[in-house]
Amino acid sequence: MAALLFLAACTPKAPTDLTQTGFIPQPASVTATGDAFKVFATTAVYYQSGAEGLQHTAAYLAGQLIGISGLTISTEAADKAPSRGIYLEVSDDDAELGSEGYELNIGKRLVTIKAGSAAGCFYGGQTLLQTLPVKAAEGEELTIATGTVHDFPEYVYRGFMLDVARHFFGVEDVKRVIDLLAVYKMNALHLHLTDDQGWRIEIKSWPMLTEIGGSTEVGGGEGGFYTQEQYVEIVKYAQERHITIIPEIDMPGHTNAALASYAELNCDGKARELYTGTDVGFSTLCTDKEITYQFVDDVVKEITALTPGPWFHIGGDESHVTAHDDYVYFIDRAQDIVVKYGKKVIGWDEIANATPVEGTTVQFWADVENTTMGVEKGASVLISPAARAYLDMQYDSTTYLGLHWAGYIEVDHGYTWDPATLVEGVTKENILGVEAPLWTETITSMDELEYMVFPRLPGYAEIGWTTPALRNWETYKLRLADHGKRFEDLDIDFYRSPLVPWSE
Ligand code: NGO
Repeated sequence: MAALLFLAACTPKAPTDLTQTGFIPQPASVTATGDAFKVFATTAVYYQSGAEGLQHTAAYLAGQLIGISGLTISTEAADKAPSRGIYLEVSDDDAELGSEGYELNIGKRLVTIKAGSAAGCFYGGQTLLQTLPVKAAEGEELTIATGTVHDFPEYVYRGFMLDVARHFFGVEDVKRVIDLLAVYKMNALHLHLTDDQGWRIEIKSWPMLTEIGGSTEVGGGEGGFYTQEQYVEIVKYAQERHITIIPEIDMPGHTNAALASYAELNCDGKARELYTGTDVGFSTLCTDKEITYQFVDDVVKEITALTPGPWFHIGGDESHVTAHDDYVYFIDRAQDIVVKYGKKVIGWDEIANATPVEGTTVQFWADVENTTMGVEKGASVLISPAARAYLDMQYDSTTYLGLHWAGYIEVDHGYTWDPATLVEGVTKENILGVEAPLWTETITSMDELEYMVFPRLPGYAEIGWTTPALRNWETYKLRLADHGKRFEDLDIDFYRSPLVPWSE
């Protein structure tokens, strides 16, 4: 009897109430049916034969389940739902789900994920994975509470930005970032590829950009850059996780690295010195030289050819030494080049001072007037307010990394706001989505990156995915606390905010 009691105490109870799972982002609806599904060595991931992209999604899900359980979970095409296992299916019979929503049905023997697209099945898979530990303990039985999740996102763009210009982050680091974004159903990774301190993407027709411009970084380190092959590798890795890469070439300011690489891009024809400090607003391309537009054309041509996503980001922020008229002239011409290569323009909110072409998105980071002007001129808005969503802002005055020019952003302050009510005159209809940028003036390593990004990132993912009516700090912080164990198991070096009741 004593032995039995002991056993009962040591075996974790199989979860049977799906509504008790701390999902992030919070799904639109979760209902429980009070039973449990067991993952066995014979459990397979089936996918509807012929549905586009589903085989990849099935392979991804099986791979994750293998990583968690150590079991040999196989994948198999099927014409209809099997009697047991996990089944992915694409169907358009539920219009509410849209292109990224899904319905996850967990029964005692069969789990089905039904969605309008492979992306929806991918997100349903992420929800399923959150019902399991990140890594099972030796011999641990894996059970999932039964029930249904019906879910779809609030915004189509749920993004993170990484500044690889101030400090360079290599391909493996970027892949880890992509994996972590995928867990929280984020679907956009904006790469800030160039700035005063570094040019980080190979341009074959202008090789000195990386040879000279890529050779250092803030603080004077060795810098680095992606070859075009490496960039394609990142794009593909992201694509397999339903994440779009948005490349940014920041212009006409924030261009010292280019101006140091090619003398002819300067109005005085003299190459600038490389720069390893952190000032902003001192550089500009020469807007009245024709070679400048040849340069922009070549750069946009080469990068768009490698970028399947619909957007190209032209920067446009803080061009403090470009005269206003020159700035407007430059942005208008840069936009035309982007359109010529078949992409839609995104730029920081200053670009609203030019004439946004159709389909342009202004990225609100600081200036409300620019942003509302953009909307009046027909642009949509990507919401990235520095005071709420900049991941380089310190948590509080004791944070050893980061900046605080836009204030401190504790985890609750980063979470308790609504994009659709933040700027007067900018409503949900105008908003493409939400993006949280990490600028890296003070961030030099993956550990430092993780410390600033976690635990705030899941909050931005939830703001982008979950309707405001279902968002609430008091319940969110409990779900976030549950994810602390997941962060640990994923080896994420996160900030243990005192506002979150982490379990010991
Ligand atoms: C600003 C500036 C960046 C800085 C960042 C630091 C924008 C859009 N331009 O944001 O160059 O790195 O602040 O927080």
